[in-house]
Amino acid sequence: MSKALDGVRILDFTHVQSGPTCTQLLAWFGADVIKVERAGAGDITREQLRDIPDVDSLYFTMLNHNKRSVTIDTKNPEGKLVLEALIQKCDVLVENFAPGALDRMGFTWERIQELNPRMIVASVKGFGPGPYEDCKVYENVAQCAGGAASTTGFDDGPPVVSGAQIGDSGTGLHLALGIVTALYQRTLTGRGQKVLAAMQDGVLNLCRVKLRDQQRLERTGTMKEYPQYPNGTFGEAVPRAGNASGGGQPGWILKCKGWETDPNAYIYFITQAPVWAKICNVIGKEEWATDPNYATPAARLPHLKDIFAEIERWTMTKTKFEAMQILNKYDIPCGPILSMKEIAEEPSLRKTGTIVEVDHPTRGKYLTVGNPIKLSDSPTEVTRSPLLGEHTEEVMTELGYSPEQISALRTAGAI
Ligand code: CAO
Repeated sequence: MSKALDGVRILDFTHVQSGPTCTQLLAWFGADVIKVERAGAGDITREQLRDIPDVDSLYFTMLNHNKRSVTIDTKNPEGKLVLEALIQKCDVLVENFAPGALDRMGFTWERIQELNPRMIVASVKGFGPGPYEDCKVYENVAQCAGGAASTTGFDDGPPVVSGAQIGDSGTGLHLALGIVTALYQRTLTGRGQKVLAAMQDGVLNLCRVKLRDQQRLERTGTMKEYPQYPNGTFGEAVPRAGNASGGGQPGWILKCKGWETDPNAYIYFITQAPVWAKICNVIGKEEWATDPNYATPAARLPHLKDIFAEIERWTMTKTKFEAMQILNKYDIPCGPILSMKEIAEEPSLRKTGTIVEVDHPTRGKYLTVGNPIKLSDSPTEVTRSPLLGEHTEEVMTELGYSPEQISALRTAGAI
């Protein structure tokens, strides 16, 4: 069966997490992704957080499936020539080096255009143009600078970063969309272009509702769905809202049976307006369905704390899965707090390919997250990450180098 990006060749100059998540997605959609790594060392994540000595870490293997690996010393003059040959052969160059690194290597936008005017050059950087454009950035810096940390956590605590890698993997997703969009435009113009996804911008895009709330706060001085209402205070900026629901449907995380010993025995419960009467029935507070203090969404807002305390008295008598089953019968929106252990063991996620078991020649079997985006005409088959330089010879041969030339370049330390 064909793949959506069959025939697209990616020169993958990415490392760590943000760039690799982008090129991994493109590989899953069928692109030929050639990862260029530093000769002898490779992507730094190969050796970070290792759980087995001398074996590529899970960090690396889980971000670099379906790619080929080529080692080139791009600071060696002969290595540069190999990179030039690759630039001429590929459709997209993806990189997430520190600002200016590609230019320092001698591969400016102008030079790349000279070599291949159809080339799309896609970059992840920490910040866009502005006071911080020269800064190196990692995940949590982006979460802090993009508005996520200041709006996450509880009102009486410090800013908190999320376990979701919205700075790295989130920006990788943004970049992947930019790349396929540029590929589409190239079919019309015949020209390549630069694609930039700044991590601060990507995080902010995912925090869009908080900029909405900043303006609501400035206009009205309060936000009735926030836990600060009615008894707390609002300052000048959007406060941390704990586990309150982001939209107009009040929700909170509630204890379930077993919470004393299980840190994840909780459920997210949404008091959605259309099913309010059913909620009242389930928790045994039938009178709230008609009581003017509770019957309408507006009337409930000042009582949310008490309402959730009452609902929690009910959820604490059930496991999160029992509660889920009962609530779903009545179309009451809720969700169990799933641990990574429970997710890893969930059969339905294995069935859809969202969790995949992969075999690796030096590591053996391990679990990974497969392609979360499912295309009906372009199925994803997850294959293991490459060993360092595993495909150097193969790719060099495809570029037209003879065995003698390859061996001379090896001796010169260029590959
Ligand atoms: N051969 C020779 N040299 C190579 C090479 C190769 N194949 N591949 C890379 N290099 C060189 C680069 O040319 C650069 O050299 P100079 O500094 O002399 O120009 C150097 O290796 C490494 O570049 P770097 O500065 O990007 O690496 P770092 O580990 O110091 O920084 C990071 C890492 C992530 C902070 C930085 O790359 C960055 O800010 N990237 C942009 C934002 C980003 O993607 N962050 C998310 C990372 S995931 O949390």
